[in-house]
Amino acid sequence: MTTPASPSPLSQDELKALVGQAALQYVVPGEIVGVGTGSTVNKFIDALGSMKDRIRGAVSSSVASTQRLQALGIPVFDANEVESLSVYIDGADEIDGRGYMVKGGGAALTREKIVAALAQRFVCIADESKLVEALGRFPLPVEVIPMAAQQIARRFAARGGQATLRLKDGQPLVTDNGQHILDVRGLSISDPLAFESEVNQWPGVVTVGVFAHQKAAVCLLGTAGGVRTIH
Ligand code: ABF
Repeated sequence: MTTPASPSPLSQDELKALVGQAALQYVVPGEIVGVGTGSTVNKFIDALGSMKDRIRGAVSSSVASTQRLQALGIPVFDANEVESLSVYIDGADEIDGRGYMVKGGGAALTREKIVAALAQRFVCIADESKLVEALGRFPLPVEVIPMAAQQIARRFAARGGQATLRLKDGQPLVTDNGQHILDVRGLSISDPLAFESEVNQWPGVVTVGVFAHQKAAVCLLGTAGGVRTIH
């Protein structure tokens, strides 16, 4: 008798689809949903299409997410058209056990933080590779005004960080907001709240990719054993 083969582990893409689908349970029927950016959020957007007639629409955190939502026939509202959202669904590059995150790998961190600030509840969706003990292994994205980039890079260097300008096709990447991004390696962010508050004050910083003041209330983590919910 052959022993049944153990189920093959889910791929990262399948884990993202798992949590994208699971996030639908947090969508409030009849309301406008806050929508983040990235490949995991794309799975959520695709799943949201299945209930598009039961929501009013979405507020989006990037041109890319807007285009995907509109392609599914989901109305997209400007952030200025809403005073609050019940929920904001978004991915992360890193998340710790307290819901603090590093975000911005998708270059949408500024609008993500703006839309997250409108929401009563931030639900993070991620595959298990994103859960970390301490933030900082992923190079920290910081959106900056171009003329301040080197000055800000020197400030990070004084803290042991190595900042590099993010390039796209050999040129500085330009965000949806017309700014540049520094990716900072070598940081260990032991106090995310204090770190975010400090860096936010540096002249020329538009957004730092630490989401501590706008942390996730819930994290849906895609694991081989299914969706793990972390509060
Ligand atoms: C976005 O999700 C970004 O802030 C973050 O970098 C990205 C993670 O992308 P992915 O889901 O593709 O891993 O919110």
